[in-house]
Amino acid sequence: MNGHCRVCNAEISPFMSFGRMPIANGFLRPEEAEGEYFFELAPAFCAGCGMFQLMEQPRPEKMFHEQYAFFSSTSRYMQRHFESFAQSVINGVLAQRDDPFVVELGSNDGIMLRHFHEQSIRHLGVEPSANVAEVARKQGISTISAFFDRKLADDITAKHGGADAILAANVMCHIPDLPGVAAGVQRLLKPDGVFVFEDPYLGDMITKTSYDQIYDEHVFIFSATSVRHAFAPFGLELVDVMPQVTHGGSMRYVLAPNGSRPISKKVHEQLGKETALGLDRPETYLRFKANCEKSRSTLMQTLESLRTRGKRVVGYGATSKSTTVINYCGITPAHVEFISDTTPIKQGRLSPGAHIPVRPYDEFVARYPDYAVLFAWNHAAEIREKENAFVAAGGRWIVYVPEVAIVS
Ligand code: DWN
Ligand code: ZN
Repeated sequence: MNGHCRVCNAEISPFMSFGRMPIANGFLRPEEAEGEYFFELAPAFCAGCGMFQLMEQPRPEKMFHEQYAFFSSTSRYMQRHFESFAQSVINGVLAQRDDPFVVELGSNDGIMLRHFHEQSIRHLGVEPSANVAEVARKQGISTISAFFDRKLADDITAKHGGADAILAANVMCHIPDLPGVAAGVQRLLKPDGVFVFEDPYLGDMITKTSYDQIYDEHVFIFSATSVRHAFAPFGLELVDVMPQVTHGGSMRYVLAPNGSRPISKKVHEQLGKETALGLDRPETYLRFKANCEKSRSTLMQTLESLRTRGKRVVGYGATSKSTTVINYCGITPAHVEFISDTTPIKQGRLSPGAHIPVRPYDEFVARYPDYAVLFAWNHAAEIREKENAFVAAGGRWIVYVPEVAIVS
């Protein structure tokens, strides 16, 4: 399975395959279980431009539509995170600007834009998943349901003028036509504007073996090196980087038109760290593959042993990430009785591929299991803080990042 880099067109080939995978957020109604769509989840690393990417990605319409199952505002911690992201933009680049205009790509249910709306700052969300966009619109947050590209960038500029800031959080890594989006950003951004985005960080994924960041929606896992290369042809340079704790380790990237802003020394430091970590070397990815296989066998030994001992195990958080873990490792309803999730649209449905039932959170509390697999491990601090009663009742967490372990 050879192909070409989505960014620089160099020849690439996958360094591993996670096997046949369903749509990560494709939670099924029981009657939809037959005829489920699968594709091969195989990542590759481009030695030409440093971009970590999927060889094959399902069509966007299969993943983002009017039944999209992920609502950003389900986590209180994430609500606070986006409030502080918005505030840093308001106090930073927007300070002292006359009637500034902010555009957010993939604005979901308005978790970040609401703060601009509350302060009467001109804003526009671009969110292709119509159902989540509707939640934002109901709160008065200006949102259009569309995929962002050159054409849309020109339409927005014609209607509203250039953007002082373009923002995106956990969105850029979802868009296969990265050059198309970069061209759109270049057209929409004012000469003194900034493009700020954040996504799960390749360095964290490699060091923590958090391979569950790899699923259909995440067509790229970025690093400072690959971001710098990807935007250079569009006259945008990387001027700052800021590591984030969210989603198990993310990076915020600040880009600006060439020469319009000084380049922070943090950018050079980060590029140096990436070389030291070996992110530019093929052997790093072969080691990552071996670590994924080791994690899989340890997790399955743990679950098999609990099953043999008749222990009740449930999953906590029907995350997109869990679709990779469940299907790659071969976890079945015999290992995990159900997955508890607070998102109404996921409840009563079956998990993609393995068809483990997803149930409301109340069912977790009503009869605590012996063990809970923390599929939402990136929200561990928030979840473990509120689940003291589960542990007090003798319950134990099964975690698998950075290592498989049973913890209380
Ligand atoms: O990039 C993406 C990130 C930002 O969000 C998207 N491609 C899709 C999604 O990924 P995910 O599904 O892996 O995200 P989360 O935030 O890890 O999902 C957490 C899930 O767990 C949600 O379904 C809500 C649920 N949850 C819960 O049941 N109880 C979450 C918390 C915090 C809880 O206490
Ligand atoms: Zn490339």
